[in-house]
Amino acid sequence: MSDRGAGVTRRDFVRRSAALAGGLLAADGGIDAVHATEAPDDAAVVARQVASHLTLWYRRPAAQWVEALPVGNGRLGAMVFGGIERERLQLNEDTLWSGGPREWNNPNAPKVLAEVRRLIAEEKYVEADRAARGMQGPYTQSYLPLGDLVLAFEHGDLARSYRRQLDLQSAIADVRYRVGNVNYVREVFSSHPDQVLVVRLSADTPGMITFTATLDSPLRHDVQIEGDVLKLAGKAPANADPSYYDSGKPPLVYRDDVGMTFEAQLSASVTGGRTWQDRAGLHVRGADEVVLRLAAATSFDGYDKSPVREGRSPGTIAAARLRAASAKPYAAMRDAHVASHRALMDRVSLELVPPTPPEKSPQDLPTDERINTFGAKDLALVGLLFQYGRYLLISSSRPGTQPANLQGIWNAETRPPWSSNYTTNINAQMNYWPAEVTNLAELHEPFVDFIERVAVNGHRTAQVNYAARGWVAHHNSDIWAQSAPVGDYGKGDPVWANWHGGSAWLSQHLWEHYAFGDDVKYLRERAYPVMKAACEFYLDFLVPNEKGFLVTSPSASPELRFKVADGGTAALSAGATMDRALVWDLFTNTIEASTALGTDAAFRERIRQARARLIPYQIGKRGQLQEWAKDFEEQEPQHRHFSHLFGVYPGREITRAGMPAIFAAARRSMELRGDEATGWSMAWKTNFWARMGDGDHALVILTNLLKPAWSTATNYTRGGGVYPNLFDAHPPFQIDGNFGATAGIAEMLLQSHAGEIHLLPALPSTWPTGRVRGLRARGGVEVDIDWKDGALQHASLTSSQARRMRVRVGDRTSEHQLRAGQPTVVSG
Ligand code: FUC
Repeated sequence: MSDRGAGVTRRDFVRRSAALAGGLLAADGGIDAVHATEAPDDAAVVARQVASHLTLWYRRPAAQWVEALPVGNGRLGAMVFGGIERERLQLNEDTLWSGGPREWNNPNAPKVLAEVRRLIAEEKYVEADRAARGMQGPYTQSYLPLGDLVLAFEHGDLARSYRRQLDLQSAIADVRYRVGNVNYVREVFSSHPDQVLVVRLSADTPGMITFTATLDSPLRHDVQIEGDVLKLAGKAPANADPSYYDSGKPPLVYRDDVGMTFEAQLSASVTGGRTWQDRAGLHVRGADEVVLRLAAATSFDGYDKSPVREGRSPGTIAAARLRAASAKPYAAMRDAHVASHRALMDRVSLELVPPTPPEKSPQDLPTDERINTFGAKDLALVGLLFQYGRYLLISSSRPGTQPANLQGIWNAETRPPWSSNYTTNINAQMNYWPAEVTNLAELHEPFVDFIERVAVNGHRTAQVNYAARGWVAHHNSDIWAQSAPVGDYGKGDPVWANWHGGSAWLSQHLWEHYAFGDDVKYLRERAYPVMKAACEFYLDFLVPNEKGFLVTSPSASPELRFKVADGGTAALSAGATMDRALVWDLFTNTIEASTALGTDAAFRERIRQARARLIPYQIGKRGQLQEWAKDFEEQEPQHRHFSHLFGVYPGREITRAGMPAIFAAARRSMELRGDEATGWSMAWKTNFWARMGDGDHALVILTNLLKPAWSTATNYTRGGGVYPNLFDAHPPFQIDGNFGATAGIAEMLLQSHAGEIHLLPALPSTWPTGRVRGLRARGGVEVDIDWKDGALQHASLTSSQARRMRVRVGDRTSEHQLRAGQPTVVSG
């Protein structure tokens, strides 16, 4: 894809941020106009009073979306801006997407496939690319914003002792400030137990809370009052084109017969003062305390059902949730929310102790200043970034919700970057890399559910597009579980649109959920049938090359083109290394699954034989692991994707002990790729260097990742960094970089992919002392590790079942008999 950046320079960005913070410009389309008037001494006192080490905090309201703080219950999300005179809560609901189920398979594709294969065999790669466009279908649909809840206060926008924060441990965002002699506190959370967004407004002087609450949406909508409830009823477009695609037609199309409906309902419980509603909003005058509850729902009732003809009633669902939550006092809702969040959040703790204690605690500085001043040198900030990924997963992926999309659940745009959909050539999977190892396994479930749905649709795509059995998935999907190649029937670049490795890569998640959790019933009933069907596709799709090795054809290495003889470039050839790596992973996991289940011996033997015939890894002329079957030259040697290294991470085929020469070639490949990249690419590189056992190099990448991001304009070549709210920057914001960074930090401390538990496999020299509690290794083992002066002090392993386990520390290994539920201590 080409660079679609808006051309904002660093100077513009800094100037704009400064102007916004100073109240000179209306921020974010005029939502918050702010005066920065904090008294530094006061602010520092407040900071010390309320700071926990798992807190993001700021001295001024958010001027831009990437400064606002995210809350979510897996489904219902809000970005909290913390404005003084005008608070904006930007709202999302995770089922609110454009479109509906539709036909995306292409009956011409098998004919085209034969032609593409012929052209590739004749080494006519450019022609093969051109022909392959004939296999494409429509683009996916987009994840959409629900709207805004705006609170307009009447106390002006000059405040002292301003502070807003997000406490990752309680999952409560709060805003505190003083106007005159009155101290105001606002608390916001999205409750999983009660399925509502809750805002509590309080002041230390009675009768001082006066505001009007309004609901608005960038989608078609109507606002009404019913009794004491403010309602926003809306309709989603039938189609939303991707942000990078201009068809020449209107990009957003509304139709009566396609497109879901949605509804948000708001009520207020008020102590003291006066309340009334009219079309202008919900008004509160002179109250002591106010609790706002907001419920939201859509008509979505499944990936294969029309949300118009077979949809649910969003108004009825929202009303029921609001009614139930309104019966519960604030303190009870808050307690239930905190307990539900902490039950997940508290499973893991990480402390990295700085070699020399800093003179001033970095925690006394606001988070944006810590990012600007210290970055990854601030070890507590590294810890905060680690836990932020866990916080974001808890907030965007609970059992029963949609899986976290490209932005989790947080998106303000009707044409968000890359449709804020699921990109399965890295991004969607990366969201779930931390799930198992950081002890949030049940949050993996929405992704497992999603994979099952894509497998159903992908079965049709395999039949129609490839005349093959099993199931196939391509690089983009959405809430409708799109499985075919995108590109609006020929306009997509095959370097991404025609990549077909989705079913193999997604199946890895089905296996890993079992590998970590040991749940045989899940493996038998859910994971294995889908993995087996993914194998069936490849058994039909693989073809022998001229040397008799099995390869995929066509085959793309996402999203990098290679140079062809006449000076041009092409995307498709036969047997790109990534496909080999993916198929090896799928076949190996399926062999192990069928062995564990004691089933399908004949099928197991077939895939074992096919695996033995896969094209081997090859080392190219620069000592690198070849990215394609031929030693082509890359169009962009430092490209952000490095899919051919899948077998190092997240795969498990390429290990130092198992394949030393290929392991060394993979390292060489990464050296040639360099350290600069986009956000998610840096997160992947962190994991890669951790698997290389090179903690110092992993930290170099992490340091690049934790620098301030200075733009939200799309950049494909140089980027990374984090925004003031610690959201990772591609740029623009993509949540995969956050999740991948969390997984990477875990991978530096614990690995278990090579049949043993490896403690501290990639500890950087500047992290000499620390402790981590509650990480998880494959085999259902919880691991606590304490280290000092760069060496293991002791670790404690607690297995859910009795098992023998080899444990590695550096070059030393030891065998342990773990007893179910009882910690085994390993000393350094
Ligand atoms: C892939 C990547 C891009 C971006 C997009 C969502 O296409 O190559 O960098 O992350 O997904």
